[in-house]
Amino acid sequence: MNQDTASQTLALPVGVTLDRYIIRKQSAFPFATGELSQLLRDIALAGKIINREINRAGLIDVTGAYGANNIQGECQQKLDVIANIRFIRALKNGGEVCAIISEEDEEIIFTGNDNAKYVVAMDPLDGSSNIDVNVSIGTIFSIYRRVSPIGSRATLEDFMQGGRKQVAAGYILYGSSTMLVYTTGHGVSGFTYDHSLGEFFLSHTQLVSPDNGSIYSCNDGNYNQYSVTIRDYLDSCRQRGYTGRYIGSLVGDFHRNLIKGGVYLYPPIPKAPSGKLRLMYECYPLAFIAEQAGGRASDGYRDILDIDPKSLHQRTPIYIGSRQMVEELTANH
Ligand code: AHM
Ligand code: MG
Repeated sequence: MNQDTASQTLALPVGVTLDRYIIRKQSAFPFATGELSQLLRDIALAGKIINREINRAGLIDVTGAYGANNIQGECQQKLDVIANIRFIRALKNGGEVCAIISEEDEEIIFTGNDNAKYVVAMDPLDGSSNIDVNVSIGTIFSIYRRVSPIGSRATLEDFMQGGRKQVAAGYILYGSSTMLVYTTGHGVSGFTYDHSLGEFFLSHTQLVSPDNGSIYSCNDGNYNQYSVTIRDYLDSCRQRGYTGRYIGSLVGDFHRNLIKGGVYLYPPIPKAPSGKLRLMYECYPLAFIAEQAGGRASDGYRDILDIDPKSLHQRTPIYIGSRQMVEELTANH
């Protein structure tokens, strides 16, 4: 090894930061004005702050129930509330977003930035049942370009555009490492957070969903409430010796299956006849990512992205992950 090479290996490059990556991508689009890039950076900043609070959760008073229910009637955890405040604040202060919908708020949140071009639908902290037990949780987001005139107050129509109109979507997984994964409709990129530098670094240039897999992820306790079609599918998974894996954190389950090949399902059950998961800020964004990675997402009858949105917090059944598995699972609906 000559001296130049030897000294280079002593100080290897640290990699491409999320900021630099976003700027590089932006310059590939001649008319891009930078607002979407700034918005993605605002989301990453909120993610870093939430990551810090989650990491210290046992040491500061942020675990446990907040003492109120959200609009879905579910008990809010303190960290749900904190994450919601952090994201709303980051998006308001960032200035690129005119309105937000959140799993934690019934109504549209107007940021006061009426000149901004974008609206965001988000689940600030998904996987509530895992918050207090140190198991992976996540943030999910979806971004639209508003259809109402710039300068006016945002409207419901800005959100009700349908999944195919998303301009970007992504998630942050607070797991064994913290990752941000997003798409702007040109493939899927993943970034891993380096705590020591406080930066997300490009770690997965082009995430591709394996076309098939052998992991199935569902709440097995609901088995007897599933339709015959779903039970038959799960039985066949067991007969084939597939692996059952279910964290109960959608982002974590989805991410694992995206990397390894698998399918996540939350079918309708009597107590949740339309399924449990929310279309606007859980299913649309993950469906966008799944499709961009070569996977699929269906409600059993049509692609999730083709569902017509009817209300801000509507639910849908979902079957999402490796293309062949989703197709087999939904073939006999
Ligand atoms: P949440 O938004 O209240 O956290 O609920 C969504 C979560 C998903 O992350 C997870 O996949 C699912 O609910 C688990 O539900 P269940 O406990 O019914 O299996
Ligand atoms: Mg959720």
